[in-house]
Amino acid sequence: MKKKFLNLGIQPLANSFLSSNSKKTLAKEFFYNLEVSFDTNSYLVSISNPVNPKLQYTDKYAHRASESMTMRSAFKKIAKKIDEKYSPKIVMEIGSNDGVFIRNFSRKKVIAIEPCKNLANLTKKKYKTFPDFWNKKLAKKIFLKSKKADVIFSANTISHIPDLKETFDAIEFSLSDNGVLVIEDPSLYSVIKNNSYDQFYDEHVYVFSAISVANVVKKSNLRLFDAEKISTHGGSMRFYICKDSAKHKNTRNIKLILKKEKKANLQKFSTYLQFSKRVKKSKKNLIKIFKRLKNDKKNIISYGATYKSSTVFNYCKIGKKFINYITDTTLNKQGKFTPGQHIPIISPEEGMNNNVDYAFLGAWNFKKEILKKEKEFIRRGGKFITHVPLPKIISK
Ligand code: JHZ
Repeated sequence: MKKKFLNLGIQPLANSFLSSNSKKTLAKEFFYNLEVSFDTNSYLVSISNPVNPKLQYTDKYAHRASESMTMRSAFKKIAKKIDEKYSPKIVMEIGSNDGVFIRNFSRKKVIAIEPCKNLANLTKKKYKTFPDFWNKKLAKKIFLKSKKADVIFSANTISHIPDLKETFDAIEFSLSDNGVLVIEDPSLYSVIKNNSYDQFYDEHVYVFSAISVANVVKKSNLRLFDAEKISTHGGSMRFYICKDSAKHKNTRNIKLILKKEKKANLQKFSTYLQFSKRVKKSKKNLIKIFKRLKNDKKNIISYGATYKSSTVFNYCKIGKKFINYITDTTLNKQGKFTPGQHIPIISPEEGMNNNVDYAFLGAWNFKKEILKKEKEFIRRGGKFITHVPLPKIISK
């Protein structure tokens, strides 16, 4: 049974950056109610009313996974690890984005799946790319008559797909007998621990725990045999999954992770009710900080036009009254306006100027990389604001 525990209010699609803030454009903006539920049978945490993927993964998709140095090097590392551990002849990626993972493999080994046509166009010249949604029909089209995949990789994508049964059935069909599915997604354990409620937005239909993934893949005759905690996106998990009958033994690691999650009560509804209370408090305290700084006539901007910050700004109703603009390195976000609050987005070169007193860390998951990059801003007294794990001003 699904039980609701969090209401993040009326939200726009987190990736629907607007090309103008004219009345006509704003009138067409799509909104939905963002509520989050816990399933008492599978222990899955999901948004209550997923949006139609066709509205989300269009030919205007903005996110470019290769935009940060942290992610480029993380994908290079996991590609090397996969190559050394499994020596795959065929590697398929579901949600290949701008090719940041597949570019670490030779072209003849790679199959890329990417439903956003603008992104698929970026990789299709070099790699076999299918500009489609992942499902059983596509799996059959690719693998019915050809060799199955030794490794299927998918980062920050499986948690975006509403129909998990169809997704994992299609994966089960596509894997070789001892093939391995490696998926990475934000970790529920970290979200609960860090109060990072901004990991909930329309694209994150699920935020996975190892407990819930083990339950869900079982229904498609798959087995979660290993997992590791990774630091990307503010705390993620990498899950290793194989066919139930494959040779891979369940590792000590997976046993320890499941034990740790149980100890943190991720299988209990009461954990989520407590989390929900902390989220409300976080909202109150973040608004307090913004109000105090604005009363002191400070110039506040935001750093990184992330999807996550769309949840924060629309939930807390932090808009142009508080934030002058947002800086972002992604070219196709610059010149646009954020969904819901319509805050203008400009380049860091233009935006990180001497007038800025405070910058909200919309991309708090890249805090280390950003603080290193913005030494000059900090040296001249500039400060960052964060809401994770608690709303506060970072002075060093
Ligand atoms: P980023 C996206 O979420 C969307 P977002 C998606 N749904 C998902 O699951 C996660 O990623 C994984 C900019 N930036 O990736 C670049 C700077 O401007 O953390 C990006 O626009 N300067 C697929 O959007 C944004 O911040 C910098 O120095 O919540 C980061 O977005 C750096 C490092 C980044 O997540």
